[in-house]
Amino acid sequence: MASKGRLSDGQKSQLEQWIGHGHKDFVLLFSFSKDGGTASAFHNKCDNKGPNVTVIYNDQKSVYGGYTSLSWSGTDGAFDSKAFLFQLQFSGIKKANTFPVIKPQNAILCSSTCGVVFGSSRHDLWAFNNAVKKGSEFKLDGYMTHFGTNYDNRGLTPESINNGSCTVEDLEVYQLQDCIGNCARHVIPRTIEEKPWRRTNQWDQKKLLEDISCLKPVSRLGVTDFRVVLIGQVAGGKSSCINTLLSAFAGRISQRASTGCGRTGITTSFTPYPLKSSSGSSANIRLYDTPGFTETTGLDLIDLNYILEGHISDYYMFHSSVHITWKSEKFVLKPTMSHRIHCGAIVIDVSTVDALAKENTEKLKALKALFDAKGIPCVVLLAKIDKVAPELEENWSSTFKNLKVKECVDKAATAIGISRNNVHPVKNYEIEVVVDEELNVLSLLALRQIIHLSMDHMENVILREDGNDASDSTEAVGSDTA
Ligand SMILES: Nc1nc2c(ncn2[C@@H]2O[C@H](COP(=O)(O)OP(=O)(O)OP(=O)(O)O)[C@@H](O)[C@H]2O)c(=O)[nH]1
Ligand SMILES: [Mg+2]
Repeated sequence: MASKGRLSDGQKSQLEQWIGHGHKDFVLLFSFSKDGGTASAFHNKCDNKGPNVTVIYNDQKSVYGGYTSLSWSGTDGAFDSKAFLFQLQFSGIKKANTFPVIKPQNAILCSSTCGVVFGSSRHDLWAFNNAVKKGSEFKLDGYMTHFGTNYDNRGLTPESINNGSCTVEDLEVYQLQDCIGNCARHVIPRTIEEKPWRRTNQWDQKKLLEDISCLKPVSRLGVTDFRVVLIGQVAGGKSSCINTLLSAFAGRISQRASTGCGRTGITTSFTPYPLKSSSGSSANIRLYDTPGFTETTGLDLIDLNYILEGHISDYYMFHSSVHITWKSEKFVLKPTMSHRIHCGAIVIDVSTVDALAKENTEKLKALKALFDAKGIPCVVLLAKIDKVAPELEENWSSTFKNLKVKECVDKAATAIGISRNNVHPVKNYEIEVVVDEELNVLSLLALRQIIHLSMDHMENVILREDGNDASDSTEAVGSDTA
């Protein structure tokens, strides 16, 4: 039986889903209200208890905290690639946000004089050392000033998590156990089906690379390369998806596109990445990286419209305050099919699919609608699947048997309004230093479909031209607004 605490059943199942590996009992180890707010009481109750979750309930009706798959102890910092911070409620309104660790070597700080501290060296969530009781509440002596240092804050400020308040009604630490009382990290529930939910003819990197390299644009259009644009929210994994494909082709880890986590985004220009095999032969494919967007900043409908129409030259540098216009330098006034985009890929961080389904994603939907309006196909690359299914790290070829991944594919398809066979789960190179064939195959399967869709698009253009006045030729019809 799980010990009682304030955490609701809904909040527990949300945490279970984020942590993965199935059902867990939440055993209350420690709470301010029961044990007081000192570091010694915390270590007394919580040390060496395995995976656990800390939940803070503040006086503004916000609920947030952190998960670590490690035990707390009195000494040393600790490496935990599975740790994350989270937000369950803000000012009384339900939220479902996770902030995954980006510097796992600094995941938690264990020290006998400190209470709960997520992020060592600089602290993302320093909860308390000695929280003083005032009436029925407690005053935290920690801070969140460095939120975003060791954990990806997804552009959110500490104030949007804790209202800038140090006063809390309670702080609880729960140990996570499976139903027979084992430490939760040892539980491997049935999340793998025998029969795949998506059939793939081959799981053969060499054959896929050959297949893709043989595909050529329809010759009548005079186009030499398939042009594919990657768009998506800031830090979704666009540049990493490009690097993973470059790596699969090169046979070594390639990091040509800059990656990382920045509030306003790392990528700033419209940069082409031609795919070349290790022998140097070209695959007739150019992947285009773009700046990420948030609901109010970054790439917007006007930018995307110009990109799709082929008005934007390679290496064009986007500026947040200035829009490109037909008067801008290097604006392609009369783009042809060789300048236009033939397929798009919307890159989504898999751990955001729940939020996508619930929150305001008008911009994402509008951008997708623009592809539809222009008759340009697009797919979703569901990146970072290691976050929802870490067990796949042993065997990426089981991805299409994994039910957690399938659930995310289904949710993303519904949230974006795209068919499920156009949603491709992928895992990018991020911690790895050598290439992995099975991991490459995931991205190559997606790329092959992208190129097939590009070919379909070209066939459609030809059909349309044949039905039109011959004078239309292959010139794209540009427009200034989306
Ligand atoms: N765990 C994990 N992390 C990933 C994966 N793909 C990307 N990342 C990490 O996610 C962060 C953002 O990745 P980027 O590729 O820079 O994302 P982006 O969409 O290009 O970001 P902007 O250019 O800033 O819009 C980086 O820290 C990557 O290392 C993945 O498959 N798994
Ligand atoms: Mg980028």
